[in-house]
Amino acid sequence: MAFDIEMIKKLYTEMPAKVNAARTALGRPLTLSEKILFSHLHSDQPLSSFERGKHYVDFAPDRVAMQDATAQMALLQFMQAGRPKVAVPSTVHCDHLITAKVEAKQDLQVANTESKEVYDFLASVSNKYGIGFWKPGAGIIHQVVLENYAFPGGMMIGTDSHTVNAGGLGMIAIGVGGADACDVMAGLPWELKWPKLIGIKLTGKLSGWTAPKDVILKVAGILTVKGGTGAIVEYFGEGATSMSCTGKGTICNMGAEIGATTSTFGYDASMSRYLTATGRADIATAADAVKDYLTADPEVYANPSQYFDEVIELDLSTLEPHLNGPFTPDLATPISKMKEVAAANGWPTKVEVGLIGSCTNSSYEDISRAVSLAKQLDAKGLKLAAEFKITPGSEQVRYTIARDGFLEVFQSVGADVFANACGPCIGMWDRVGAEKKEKNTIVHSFNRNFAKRADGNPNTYAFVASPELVTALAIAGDLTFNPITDTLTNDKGEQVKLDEPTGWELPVRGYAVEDAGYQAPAADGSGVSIAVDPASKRLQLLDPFAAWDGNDLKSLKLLIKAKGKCTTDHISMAGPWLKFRGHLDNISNNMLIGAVNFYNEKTDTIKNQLTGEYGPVPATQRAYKAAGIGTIVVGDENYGEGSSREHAAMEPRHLGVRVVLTKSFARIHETNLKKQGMLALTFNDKSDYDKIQEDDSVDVVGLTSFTPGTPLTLVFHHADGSQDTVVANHTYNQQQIDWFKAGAALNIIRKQVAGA
Ligand code: MIC
Ligand code: SF4
Repeated sequence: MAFDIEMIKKLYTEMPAKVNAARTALGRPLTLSEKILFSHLHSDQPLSSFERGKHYVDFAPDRVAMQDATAQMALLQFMQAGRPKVAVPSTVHCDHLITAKVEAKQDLQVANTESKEVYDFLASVSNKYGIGFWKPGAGIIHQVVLENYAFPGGMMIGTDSHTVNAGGLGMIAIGVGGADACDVMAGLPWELKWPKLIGIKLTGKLSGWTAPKDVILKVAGILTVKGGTGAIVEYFGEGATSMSCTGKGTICNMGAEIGATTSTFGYDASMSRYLTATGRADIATAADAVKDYLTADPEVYANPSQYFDEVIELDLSTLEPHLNGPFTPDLATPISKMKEVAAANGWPTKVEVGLIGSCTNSSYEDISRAVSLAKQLDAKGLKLAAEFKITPGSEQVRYTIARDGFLEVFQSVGADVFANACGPCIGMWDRVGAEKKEKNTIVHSFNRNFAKRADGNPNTYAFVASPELVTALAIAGDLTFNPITDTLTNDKGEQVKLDEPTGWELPVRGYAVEDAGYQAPAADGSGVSIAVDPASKRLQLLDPFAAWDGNDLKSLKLLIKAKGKCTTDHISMAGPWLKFRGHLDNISNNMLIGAVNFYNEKTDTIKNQLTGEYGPVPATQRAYKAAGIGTIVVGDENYGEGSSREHAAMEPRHLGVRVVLTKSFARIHETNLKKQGMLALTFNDKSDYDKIQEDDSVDVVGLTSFTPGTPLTLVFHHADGSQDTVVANHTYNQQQIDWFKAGAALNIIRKQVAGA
């Protein structure tokens, strides 16, 4: 039986009336996204015809999921909120803190020792507050959610940008910072700007070497890393229904890479099959009874341009396998063009390592298709030319693929099987030789490939592809190998071709697992106490941030003007720093160390205006803090792209940065900054970015009359005595302005609870 089935049945019972009321209010057919949004309006939110991209609307999500690296901060905040229990079903998943080094069992043991303090903390907080706990080794949050918690028509939030993966099972699932999760767990409404809608019509059918991954790799190439910002992407058409549910998950997962709020698919037979195979036939039966409400009205898909803000059509029958990268997930190259593109760009073409798995691509189908290639090696007289690593997404998948002999095949060709965890996807990969910083190429089936992300080496060129293409490239050892047309030389000197990959959507003998790794919370957790050692290097209780003092901000110093791409990996690196995710002061020592200083093109080398000397960003900021001087960070386009980690907002807040002024923001990061009481502003005129000089002092004018819709003014005083006045836009609504004034959103919740 499914978890929380009563909650799901209640939602389905109420959904028709809510959707019908919304259809009447709008006077037109509804998209699936709208149906789910309207049926999750918070009870205090009146129904209205909300303007896309404009109105902030309050929602009541059905559930919350958190992974260990972000849960620490989310739960440290929740503990301050003063509630006895979470208000909606919530779960914690231990997946980010396991280093991939030798193989699964050994690596897991090391993590259990190294991160014991954090795991114990998360387990006891979960136990106390009624949160389901998934132990280290249980799997990656998004796979475990897809297998156990996602359901068609539901709405969830999660403290990880790839929460959107659950769109594969027809949800609206959205990545958020911990403070948002804290609100929902505390029973407060969750606010989102009513999204724009992008429709993607999939015609034709996937075949041969092309996989669901190629759909999103192609879409990322079209829309770029910011093309989905503020929008829900809704997929439909015969190509959508003919695809597996887990394949849909892959497509939704990487919607995070185009900045989309989320992506989703209408309920169909593939979802019903997946629900049944994962032991949730009860949800499938309940969903069947309201199936018209779990997809768009037929008029919408018949005439999409009338209902979506943008429509893209893709023919799956002609779609080619793609490789996206290096250093950004939207640089899409069809495999047939890789030879010329790599040569033109000077990309190293020898593939050193192929890695499959991650939250994006570790389904039974993915693994079975990859294994169909590995199986050919022996018969064709071939060997792997590159190293090959597998990270299964969940214990259920791992157990099932072990039972079905797949792991044995991988091991027989020399592959390593890592723990069911994020591992190499997030820099938790103890890669031999990475410290030498040699230029090299890897291919993986993960979702992100920002600089240094997998192994910490800035010279690793990482390309993203489907698991089957990654496997083929690991066999060939060559980035330009096109398995559709090219041959390989075998041990007899003959030219051989790989046969097309084949696999199974779902395990023929069903999924199986011995211990899935779940720990239910205590029925009454009031007696559970939570201890945090004040001397701990990994956990630190939070002190509330100070409220605004009521004055305009004067004489802030420019901390850094970041040049080009500045993702959350650049602002708060993961990998070796993940161990400090529960300790705000310690993790603040990585603040902006990956951002490129506009003035010298270096990372982590900025001018301290007090001494005139150049030094690391965190130390320089600490010097300003010690001197009681606030600072401003200036950024480029899509600042804060990537992850949901609110550390990227809390660190600057903690160290005394007051303003982040950019050409544009990624959605989650902008909200995180607001939640933590920072000023997140954008240039009204993007060319004003060029006016900012290295020795600038800055005044922020207009805060005493800070109002929604009215820009603020920033005066930049240059070293030569001249000044520039810059108009800075903002998207704060009244409530968000109150967060700024209170010092952080949490300060308001705390007051509300104390007053209740
Ligand atoms: C990521 O893929 O970047 C992460 C690591 O999963 C992050 C969350 C985190 O930083 O803890 C994300 O995607 O939100
Ligand atoms: Fe983990 Fe990578 Fe997925 Fe993030 S993208 S949740 S690090 S597997």
